[in-house]
Amino acid sequence: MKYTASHWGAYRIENGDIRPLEDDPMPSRIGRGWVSAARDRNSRILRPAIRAGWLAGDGGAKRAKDDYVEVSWDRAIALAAGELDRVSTDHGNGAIFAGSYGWASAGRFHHAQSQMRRFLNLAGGFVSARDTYSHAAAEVFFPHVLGLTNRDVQDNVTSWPLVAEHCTLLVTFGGISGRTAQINSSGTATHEVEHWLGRLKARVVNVSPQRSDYPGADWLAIRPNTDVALMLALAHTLLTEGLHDETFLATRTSGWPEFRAYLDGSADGQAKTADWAAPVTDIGADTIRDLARTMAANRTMIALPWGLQRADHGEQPLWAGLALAAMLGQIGQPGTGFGFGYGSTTAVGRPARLIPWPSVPQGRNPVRDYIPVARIAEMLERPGDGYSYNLETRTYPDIRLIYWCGGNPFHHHQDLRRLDAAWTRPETVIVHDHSWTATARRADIVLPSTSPLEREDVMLTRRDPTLLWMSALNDPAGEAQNDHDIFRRLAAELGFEEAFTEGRDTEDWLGWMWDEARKVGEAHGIDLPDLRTFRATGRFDVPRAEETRILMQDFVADPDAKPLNTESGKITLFNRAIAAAALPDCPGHPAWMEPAESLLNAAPGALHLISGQPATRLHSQNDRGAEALADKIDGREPCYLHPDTAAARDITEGQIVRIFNSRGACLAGVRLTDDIRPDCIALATGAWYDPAEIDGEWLELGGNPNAVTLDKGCSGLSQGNSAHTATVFVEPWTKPVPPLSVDRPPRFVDRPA
Ligand SMILES: Nc1nc2c(c(=O)[nH]1)N[C@H]1C(S)=C(S)[C@@H](COP(=O)(O)OP(=O)(O)OC[C@H]3O[C@@H](n4cnc5c(=O)[nH]c(N)nc54)[C@H](O)[C@@H]3O)O[C@H]1N2
Ligand SMILES: Nc1nc2c(c(=O)[nH]1)N[C@H]1C(S)=C(S)[C@@H](COP(=O)(O)OP(=O)(O)OC[C@H]3O[C@@H](n4cnc5c(=O)[nH]c(N)nc54)[C@H](O)[C@@H]3O)O[C@H]1N2
Ligand SMILES: [Mo]
Repeated sequence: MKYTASHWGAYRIENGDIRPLEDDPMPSRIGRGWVSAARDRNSRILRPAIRAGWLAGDGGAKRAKDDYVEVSWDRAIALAAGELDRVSTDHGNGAIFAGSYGWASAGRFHHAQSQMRRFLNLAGGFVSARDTYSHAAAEVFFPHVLGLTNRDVQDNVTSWPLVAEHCTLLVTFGGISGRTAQINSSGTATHEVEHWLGRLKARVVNVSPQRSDYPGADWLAIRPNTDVALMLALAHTLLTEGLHDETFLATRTSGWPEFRAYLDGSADGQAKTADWAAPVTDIGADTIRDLARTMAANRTMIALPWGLQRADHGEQPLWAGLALAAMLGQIGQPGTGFGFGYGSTTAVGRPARLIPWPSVPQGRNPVRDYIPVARIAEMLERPGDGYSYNLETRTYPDIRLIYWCGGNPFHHHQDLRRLDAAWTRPETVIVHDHSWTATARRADIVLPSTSPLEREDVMLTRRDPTLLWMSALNDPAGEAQNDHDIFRRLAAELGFEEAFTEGRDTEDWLGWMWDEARKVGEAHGIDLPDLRTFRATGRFDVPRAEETRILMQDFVADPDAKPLNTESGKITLFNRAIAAAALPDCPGHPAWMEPAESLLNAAPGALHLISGQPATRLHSQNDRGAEALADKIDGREPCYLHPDTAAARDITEGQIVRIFNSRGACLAGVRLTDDIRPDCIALATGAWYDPAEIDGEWLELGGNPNAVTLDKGCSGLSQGNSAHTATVFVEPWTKPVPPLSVDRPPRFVDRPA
């Protein structure tokens, strides 16, 4: 049997097409757009291409809107290697930025960033990026407050079977959704979150601006970005009614007195009562008090999806949620306490063994410098300026060359118009991609990669018990090459091919990875077949041993013997190090702060923009495929509006609207739903970024929310992105709907003008 795999699932290859695995109970709809996207000749990069203005020495000014000259691979490799060499010689490798954030493809060997880092580390190194767009606030915050990395938390989130069995009240701030559970980074053979939700005995309360974040639950339609105020009011009610667990707080936390002083108002003159929170959150004070009592009376799990911290002050919902769970005293017990990321991907809470399978060895980066991943625009704008991150003061590097392989910053970053301007500053941008993404269209040297459907690889991920040999479905489009081969040629040009390949070709590397995997298997009592057998059968399933976990179980059971790796050995409700940093936007305990942009301080008519993950694709991947295209309205991304909101603006179902604020504007098609608060608008991420000037005004044509989102760090602590913090206006679009430019390749010319 032949298989292939992606972040959205695993497939059998049959009759020139792919079919979901028979044992996947809930195959992802995203796969239905994969093959058509990979075969779309209008969006695939078919040959190496060089930006015409760059060849003419324009210094980057025309980067967003230029023609391209197609060249031979030899020429492209010589130009790219020449630029790496020039910048490294003249400015040092600290002038090369290759954070290269992004999801690329699922196979272990052809993982784009692994290949890129291995190559660039040997080439003298690069400025890297820390943390993710997914959960940067958590990545920086958890080590201080829990002494756990975000990865520890993700690995040990209390397992679904225990939640299903023991939890009687699940309160989720932002829902748990089959939409996002379509995904697992590096692949998944099955999708089972819906299965677990079906087995829950608990009453579920969905605290969210969208009912659709948990269909069928009791819906508390909270005003976006005010969850912290609600959590504090719940905590305050527990405190004043004596429903909190003093023993847990005294023995498993530090800083309860400081946090209590903030809660009861003795610290700042404002008690965080339900009456205080009601007008902030738009949830009635009685409802808040009732919920607090119900939480205390139940076996309660407090669940936050990752998205909740992708907002201004994104550390605070994590901290306030933990504090609330600590007051309930049910952390470390089966099925209750605190959870982070249920449903955000399908593997969070999965009761499977985690096996550390091998990956491509990346070597060591000789350059120590890095930025927090979402500070890219600011880095390009302000070389040499200082910024704070994780209790340090750091300095932005002066970047001359950007290298991107396996990500799409003109998908993932906020306020893309700002990034577009900053992106003109470096001397050279080199991008590998298989498709003419907005980032490829803003590169000087564009190198066409194969799609994962065009090569052999292995699906080998610690969060999934199935291992697959991935076979090719298609021949490479045009002259596309594997990233590994592109880097091998660059290494040859720069004189270190042998160090890069260690004498192995791709076939040898795949064999090497499987040998390493067999060693790991042996160490874990798993007998993997030899390579020939694995290739022939295509699939190996690690015997399913249900392995359930309980977050912080050992610590809670015996805090003295198993202290947390924090400043007090306990959960820090007040953190001395964070407090000492005196950051204006991240005090030493959970705190309510009005977000930079919010319905609480917006002009009349403003709506809060929710730009979550798209149902039809993975980020910007497969946007040109059948499944995403079929969901569009007149070629534009659908946005979701409450019928009353639409009626007040003379907007009707199916109409094209303009969504705008001071930063930018985009078009979208309208769907009406009463599953959303009337003061909100939902527009998923991932429509290919397509800015234009229409009648002298800047307008993004495809419906990309990052045309209007806010590019601001959560706080001086994590500097994570604040994607879920933005307000916008919406109005009917009455002019003709302009044609898109992303549905065809850029213009090719023979030579620069
Ligand atoms: N407004 C808003 N913005 C957001 C978010 C949000 O919630 N709201 N969410 C954020 C989050 S959580 C994330 S993770 C990011 C995601 O941002 P990204 O991970 O950057 O998005 P992708 O579209 O997955 O980009 C992957 C790129 O890799 C390319 N690719 C795939 N396979 C290969 C390969 O084999 N080789 C090469 N060279 N390239 C390949 C794809 O064509 C694509 O261009 O977006 C963030 N942006
Ligand atoms: N189909 C699909 N699935 C995906 C992805 C994809 O691109 N497509 N991307 C994957 C990736 S990289 C990631 S990181 C995860 C992200 O997974 P999540 O972070 O869980 O997903 P989001 O859609 O960003 O946000 C979840 C929900 O939070 C709610 N929300 C937003 N703001 C607030 C608020 O202020 N308060 C409350 N209470 N709720 C709020 C929104 O209504 C939204 O539906 O998804 C993964 N899964
Ligand atoms: Mo993410």
